[in-house]
Amino acid sequence: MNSYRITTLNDFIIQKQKDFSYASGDLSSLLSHIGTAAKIVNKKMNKAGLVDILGKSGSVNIQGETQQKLDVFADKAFTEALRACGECCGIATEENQNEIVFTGRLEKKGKYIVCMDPLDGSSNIDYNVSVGSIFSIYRRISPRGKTAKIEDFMQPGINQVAAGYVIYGSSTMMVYSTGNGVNGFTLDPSIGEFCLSHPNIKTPVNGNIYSINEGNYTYFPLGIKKFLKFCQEKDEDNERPYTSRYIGSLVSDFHRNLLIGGIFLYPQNERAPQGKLRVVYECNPMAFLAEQAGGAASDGFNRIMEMELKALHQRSPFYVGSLNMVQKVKEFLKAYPD
Ligand code: P6P
Repeated sequence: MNSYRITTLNDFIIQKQKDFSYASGDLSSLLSHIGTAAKIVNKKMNKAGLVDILGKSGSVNIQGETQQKLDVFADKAFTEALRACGECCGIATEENQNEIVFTGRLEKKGKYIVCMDPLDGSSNIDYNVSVGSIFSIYRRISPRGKTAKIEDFMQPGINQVAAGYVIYGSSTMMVYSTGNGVNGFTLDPSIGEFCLSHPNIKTPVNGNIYSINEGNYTYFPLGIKKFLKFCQEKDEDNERPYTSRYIGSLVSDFHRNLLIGGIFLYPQNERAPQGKLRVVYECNPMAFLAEQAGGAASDGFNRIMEMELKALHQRSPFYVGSLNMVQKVKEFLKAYPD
């Protein structure tokens, strides 16, 4: 009889903690609390369509609550989970203009800060397109016992101690890394646990998928236009090795490319002259995961995780995925400067 050995997220976190003699369990606790918040958001997500329909008939939804937009709900769920865990002294999210510093005596002792996009792609929810939550964890720079400072949240991506995402799709998964490889966990609703389903994810160095919103083609840098033509033309074997896949939800496009290879591109354009995606809670965590899985992430010229931050919601052009595909984009941008 095959023994169906389940490794839950908490089992795995504790196992991995034992691999590090210096690990005190603080980061483990933080990751577990993120997992719990993800389950809370997932539960709400599953009712979104129903709640949304009923909610539209008035201000009261089926639970008798004032209906909240899901991204606001997710922001509160993650913020409260991180405040409760006691290891986090502050959080910066897409939903809040400024960082949120926790002022409780216990929280101020927290060793970590977290940057999050609580619900990326939330505009897709009403159309049942998968969306995600993205998180990035740093050790604080400011002294423990004091309130966190803005410089805690403005560290380069290379300082990340962990990063990950939750994808609310055909199944709900949590994918994260603490700097020793990338592992994926699928939520088993029957037991309410994230279970290890994708151990040691490695992204192929070559892929055949490019993910980009070609509606912005007119405004792309010349090097990106040249890269797209390279992807769309036949090669010396008279083959067209590439295909376009674009969901319009970063976590979904990234997750597919991470598993089977490919590149996600979001160049600057006339509506987003610095690019659309935010460095702190979109580009850096995805870059951390991509590099941990053997891929790469760039602003088109430099490693995105080395980017100096000047603003909390700073944006950047973003190219992430299979190592050789990101390198190819950089070559085209260098060869065809605007
Ligand atoms: P566009 C969602 O709004 C998001 O931030 C990412 O999840 C996604 O990759 C991107 O924007 C899509 O942007 O301009 O193609 O709709």
